[in-house]
Amino acid sequence: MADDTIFGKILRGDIPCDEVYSDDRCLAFRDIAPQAPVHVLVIPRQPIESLRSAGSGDEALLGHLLLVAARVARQEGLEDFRTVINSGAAAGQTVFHLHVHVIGGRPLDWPPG
Ligand code: D5M
Repeated sequence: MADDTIFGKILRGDIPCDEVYSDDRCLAFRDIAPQAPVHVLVIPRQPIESLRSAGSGDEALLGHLLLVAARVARQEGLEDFRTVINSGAAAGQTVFHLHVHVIGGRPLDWPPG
């Protein structure tokens, strides 16, 4: 099934993004509405809707996304950073193509809202 989300369109090159990393399994680009000086999204090329819909066959890919998140943070000069995966609308997910937020560059409070 075609990935009709905004991230599907970015992956197909239909709309632009501010890319910071790319490989055969994922793409990382700057969030359009940054919540911190560094706010990057790491997304799989494969259209998984959400972490809650990922399966055991996605294990290696999920691990890869987290390693890329850490790599991007390093690339952005961050020693301390936060990774967030919102799963479902009530948890704040607005784009239903799995993505890892990489946020940093300022002190971050806990718990989040
Ligand atoms: O996060 C979805 C995130 O996606 C949110 O922080 C805005 C971002 N977004 C939406 N459209 C774009 C484009 N076109 N480029 C870059 N970033 C974008 P969620 O966890 O689903 O709330």
